[in-house]
Amino acid sequence: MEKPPILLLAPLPDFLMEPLLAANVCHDYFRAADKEALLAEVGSQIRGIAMSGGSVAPVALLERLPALEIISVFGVGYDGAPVDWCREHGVRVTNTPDVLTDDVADTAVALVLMTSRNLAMANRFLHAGSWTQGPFPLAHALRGKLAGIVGLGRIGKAIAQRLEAHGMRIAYHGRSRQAVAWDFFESLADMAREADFLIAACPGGAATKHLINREVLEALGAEGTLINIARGSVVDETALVAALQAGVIRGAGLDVFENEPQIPTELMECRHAVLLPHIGSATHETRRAMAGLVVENLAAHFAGRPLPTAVC
Ligand code: 8YV
Repeated sequence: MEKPPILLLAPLPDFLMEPLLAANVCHDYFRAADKEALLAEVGSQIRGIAMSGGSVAPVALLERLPALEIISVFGVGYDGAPVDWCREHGVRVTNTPDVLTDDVADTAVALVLMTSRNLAMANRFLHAGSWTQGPFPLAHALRGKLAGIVGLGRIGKAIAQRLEAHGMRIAYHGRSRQAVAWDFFESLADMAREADFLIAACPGGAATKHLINREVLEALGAEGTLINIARGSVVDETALVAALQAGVIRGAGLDVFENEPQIPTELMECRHAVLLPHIGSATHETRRAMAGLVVENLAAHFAGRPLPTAVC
């Protein structure tokens, strides 16, 4: 079989590029100096796309790929792919679920601990030599506190299980009540009012854009902390900065941002914000497993086999 031509919409790691190059003819749209020229040359032949969770495949681009059959996303979040359009046009979409659940949940727990115990600040305190002048200020315990999970999917559940082991109580908000023992809140603001930690673990995209807004942050209140390992779009970042600056909430632990990797200076300057560079799934083990799924989905599709992890 001739190697299928595919378009790359994001920079991808070598351990993914090697098998992609072995099985496909790869055209690097992301790095192409003249994207128009690339499309004019190969657009009509492109049968597949490989992209990361954070990248976007605009409909305007897909409309110029008449032979497109499949988009394989290197990430569990596929909000960058226009899934409704793909369904209508018979384009398959795949993602990389399950293999990253533990790492992303671990990152959420790390952010809960970093914010509750002020660990990043404590590290800076010691390195600055301040310990010789006195002890580091007391922080806050997790035991008995309420974690309100926004989006109880695979990752949300893994976070809940881990935080229960830390002695926390668990509640959740989502589209519907689930068969779990944790308390369900139909209203996000009501859950935020009760919660000590509000943890975003829901999908990104239009349906959840700015779900966590000024009203929700006010409900979370001065003893509450926001954690986001989902997508930057879920939180109104301007409202969050204002809430952190005014002490409307106690702190925030964020792995994702609205316009990453650009972080607003005002957010960088917030003392009570712990900021990570989108590393939720960033381990050798997990990223290799994710890469395996990207390759397997493309290979299965082009060989006419069922897709291992299809979105549509
Ligand atoms: C990755 C992610 O950062 O899975 C997702 O949705 O956002 C992350 O795991 C990304 O997709 C890897 O490039």
